[in-house]
Amino acid sequence: MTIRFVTGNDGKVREAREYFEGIDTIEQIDYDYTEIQSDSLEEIARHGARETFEAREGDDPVIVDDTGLFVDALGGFPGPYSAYVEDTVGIERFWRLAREEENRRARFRTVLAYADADGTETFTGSVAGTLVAPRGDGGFGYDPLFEYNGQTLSEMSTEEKNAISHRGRAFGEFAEWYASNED
Ligand code: ITT
Ligand code: NA
Repeated sequence: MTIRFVTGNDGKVREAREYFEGIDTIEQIDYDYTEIQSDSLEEIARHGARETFEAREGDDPVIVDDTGLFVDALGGFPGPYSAYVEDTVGIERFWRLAREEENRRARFRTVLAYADADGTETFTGSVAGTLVAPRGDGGFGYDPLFEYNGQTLSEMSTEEKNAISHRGRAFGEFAEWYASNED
């Protein structure tokens, strides 16, 4: 099938194309859905997918990905506000805040929402790691700061990142559900 991925983030699309290579085609859709103010990634993603599906002509299913970085010592900040924090202060200044903490454990969480004529389904994935001084050139967003098993996500190939990441795990949940719902 063709999966219509509603996102302005090319990094997410790159990861989806790598994950579904040879299985499904990923088409990027630029639809500016309302990002509702909520501290729930589920609500944001579900609402975005539903709104986009209904605004489009035809019955093509769409997916939306809402992701956040949750830092233990900062009470889960920036969480659902991760895009805002990256856009306003950037990851270097965010790191200066996080490095003051003794406990640098953090987790990424992704919620994928899939919408079609039958309704909306959500799938989640998360990964726990440690915040470190930025390293690596790959990936995007907060990847240079997030270390998993001795490597930052920026030091991994897309395939390696997908194998352990929040988004890769959410894709896995989605793919399993989708396969069991076909015909
Ligand atoms: P769309 O909403 O258009 O999909 P976005 O980049 O705004 O793109 P999010 O709101 O989900 O997407 O992203 C929240 C923030 O987390 C944003 O700053 C991203 O760069 C960052 N982010 C998302 N996924 C990430 C990942 O896998 N690794 C590192 N940072 C990530
Ligand atoms: Na966003």
